[in-house]
Amino acid sequence: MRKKILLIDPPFQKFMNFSKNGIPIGLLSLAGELKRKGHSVEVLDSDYNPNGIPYPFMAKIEHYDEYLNNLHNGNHPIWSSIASHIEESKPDVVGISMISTKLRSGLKIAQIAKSLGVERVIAGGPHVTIYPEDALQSNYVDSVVQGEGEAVFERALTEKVVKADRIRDIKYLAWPARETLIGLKDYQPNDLGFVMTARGCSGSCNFCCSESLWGKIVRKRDIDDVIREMDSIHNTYGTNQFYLVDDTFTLEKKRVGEFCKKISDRGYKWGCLTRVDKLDENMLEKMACSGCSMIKVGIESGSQNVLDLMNKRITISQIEYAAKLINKHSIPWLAYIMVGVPGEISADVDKTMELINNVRPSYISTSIYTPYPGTGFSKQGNGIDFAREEANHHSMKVLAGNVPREKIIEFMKFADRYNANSKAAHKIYNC
Ligand code: B12
Ligand code: SF4
Repeated sequence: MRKKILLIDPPFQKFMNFSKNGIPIGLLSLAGELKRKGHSVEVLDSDYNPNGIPYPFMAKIEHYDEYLNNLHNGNHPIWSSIASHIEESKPDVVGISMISTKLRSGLKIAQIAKSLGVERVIAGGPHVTIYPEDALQSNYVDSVVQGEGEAVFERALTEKVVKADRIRDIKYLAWPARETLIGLKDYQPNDLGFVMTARGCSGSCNFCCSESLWGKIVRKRDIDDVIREMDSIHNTYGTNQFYLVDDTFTLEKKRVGEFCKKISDRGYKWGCLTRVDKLDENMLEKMACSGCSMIKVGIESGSQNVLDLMNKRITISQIEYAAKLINKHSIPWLAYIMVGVPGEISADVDKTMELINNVRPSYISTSIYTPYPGTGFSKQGNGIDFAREEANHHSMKVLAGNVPREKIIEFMKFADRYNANSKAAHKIYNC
């Protein structure tokens, strides 16, 4: 039977007025498939905040309590606005996406939806894929979907726990239905340019849950279909800048070559995420010539010992070599750095600062290690399972490593100074 479905990405950054760009590809992909099956679907990204403040990292830490306070303040305008959307759209079903940091916020939306008489509230997304019980123990969630929701969403209308098999061939999925976004006209065209070309990663980094979510086999779409989607986004919304959200876009050299060849005459700018060991000179040359204007890579640490603890499976020389090549081709790049992993010590953090000064990324994006569910570290029993605690990573209350708080703060200040002085940093989007 045809249902009216409202899919919601919960608020988090918006509570602190941090800028938050992009679109929730997962929910829009569900919307595409549900529309194809004849349902009426809308997607509310209640965290979208393109005009928020692009805070430096230290400020993010300092503002974290605002999130906690607002989370518990039922009168906050963000909650009222979500309630108004539910009242206006009168959905039969509300589906909520929950990454770990948004679990509590997502559960609050479930409560609001139920108080407004919504018949069925379904939770999905990375956190409940791994810990379905965290959503099911709420009185306001009727069912959960573990894994990819596209093929199984309708089962959750009657079943309590739905375990999705991995979709074997993602090329048959409908494109993410950007047209279902509530407030679409307020979206910046380039935010609509988030595109996913493949699901999964061949890496097994101990702080990452990619393998638990997507499995070991990387499933890819055809490049022609990806480019058709990009053209359609460009023609519909005027988007000229795209961001490929795949875990590791450059896994397969031939496929990247095909993408670069076919995209190059469009004049689009594009960016991607990858690993330093999945880049080479020939590939970077093709990427640069075809409009690649941003590469985001996890270099994580300047200490080989820490890289090994992380099971990052890269060496410092590989980082140095990749950085040299990217800089040679003048492609702006962002380096993800993580501090505080189990086993790391202060001297390792010094090595990281030294490495950054040597390899000169255009921008650094830092994370304080957090034992997210489904990761190698969390399976080894390292650290508290933070998502079940009130605090999370930004609060700096949950540190599993041996790096003292002062050293973490020193590093965050270093990162803020580095970015402030970087000429290219202002060009970086969605970091
Ligand atoms: C793009 C991205 C971001 C963007 C988000 C942009 C946006 N507008 O949404 C930005 C840069 C802001 C970001 C930030 C962070 N991210 Co992020 N991000 C991603 C990334 C690379 C892609 C997300 C995506 O589009 N996926 C594609 C879709 C198809 O997958 P999906 O969203 O999971 O949806 C599918 C299923 O989960 C399910 N599903 C999802 N929702 C629902 C809802 C219902 C009702 C149902 C039935 C099913 C369902 O069906 C969907 C379709 O198959 C993922 C990695 C990845 N490959 O997914 C990490 C990922 C989501 N991020 C992650 C993390 C840790 C973070 C940060 C905490 C990092 C940090 N240290 O600050 C912050 C969180 C900030 C916050 N609280 O808001 C983790 C989440 C882990 C976890 N346990 O929750 C991931 C999985 C990376 C990883 N492998 O570790 N991120
Ligand atoms: S951190 Fe990146 S490279 Fe490592 S497993 Fe996760 S997605 Fe793959």
